[in-house]
Amino acid sequence: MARGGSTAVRRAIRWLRPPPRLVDWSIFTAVMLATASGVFSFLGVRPAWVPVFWFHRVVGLTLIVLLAFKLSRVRYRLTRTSQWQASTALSIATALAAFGTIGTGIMWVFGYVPELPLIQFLTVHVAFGLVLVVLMVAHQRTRFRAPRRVDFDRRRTTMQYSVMLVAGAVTYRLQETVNTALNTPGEDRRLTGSREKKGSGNGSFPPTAWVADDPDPVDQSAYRLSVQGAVDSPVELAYDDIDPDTSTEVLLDCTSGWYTEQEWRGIEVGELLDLTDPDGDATHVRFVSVTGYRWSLPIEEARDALLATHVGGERLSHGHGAPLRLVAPGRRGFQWVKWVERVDVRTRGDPAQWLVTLISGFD
Ligand SMILES: Nc1nc2c(c(=O)[nH]1)N[C@H]1C(S)=C(S)[C@@H](COP(=O)(O)O)O[C@H]1N2
Ligand SMILES: [Mo]
Repeated sequence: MARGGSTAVRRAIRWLRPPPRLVDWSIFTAVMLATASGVFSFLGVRPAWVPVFWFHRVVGLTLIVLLAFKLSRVRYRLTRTSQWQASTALSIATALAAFGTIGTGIMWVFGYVPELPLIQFLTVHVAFGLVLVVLMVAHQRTRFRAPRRVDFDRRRTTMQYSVMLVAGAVTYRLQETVNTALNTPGEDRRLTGSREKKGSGNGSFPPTAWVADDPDPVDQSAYRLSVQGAVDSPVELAYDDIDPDTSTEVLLDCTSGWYTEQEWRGIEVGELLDLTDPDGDATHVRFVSVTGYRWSLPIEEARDALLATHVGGERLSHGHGAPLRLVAPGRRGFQWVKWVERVDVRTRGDPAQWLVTLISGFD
């Protein structure tokens, strides 16, 4: 009886397993989709984007099933050293990167992660994922066979993929239930995956640099904020000319995996723009740090952003961007430019900002 049962399970699994070429193609697609949704999640959270965050998790879990199909097929090529070829090392490295990516993702979800020097654990997951993409593309060049028409059977293929995706979604739900039931450290994650730093003021969350930005403290008496660009009348303000008359509670969510809710006080960007009378064709506002680090927002969004002088009732510390830092509701932390010294009103976006955030701080 037990034997009959396990044979039935085997038969079901065999029925569910797509043909080899389709499995390989699906793994490639799933990794690319997980990467795209992961990178996208770095932009921020809007209500309409919520499904992207679910999707990232479900695709990751579906990938486990696909990898199991794949590894059960190729295990002889990996375990029998007599079968090794030049490309085997690459295959093994790719598999390890996949395990690393999924493993660190699962550890993060449950919150059982080591404290690391220098970087936060979620960054390890991101690094594994990026390495995986590179290795997978290289690996795919050695062996990939595009799926053929015979690999598809309308009913069966549809069923196979529906079952895998539904299984992924159900596993995700179950995992959340387990998290709540066991009250794991990963339970209080936000939609972005970030965990909360509680408290208020400078000391309650870590000063964080995206890559290498680390300027000397800005001398407040010599400090000038310049607002310029596509405007009628550019202005330059000393620190004491800036009237921090707006307070707002906004959530800062860093892509390294933590978030904090703080009371920020400062001057609304809209108020600054009104001083300068922007041109009719102005579309973007760019915030530039003393280090060259910069980010732009569409002008309407920028108007509602804040240039903060205070956090949690305290003057900003140097590490948190004194004298002035951007507070951009709904945007991820790396877009909240610190040590802002220039505001450029512009008639177009700034694609190079992506590169600049990565390299600013390296001399
Ligand atoms: N000029 C500059 N601004 C920056 C950064 C940076 O490296 N340089 N890091 C960003 C990142 S990644 C985050 S998460 C937030 C963190 O703000 P905090 O250091 O006040 O916690 O600042 C952002 N602003
Ligand atoms: Mo960050």
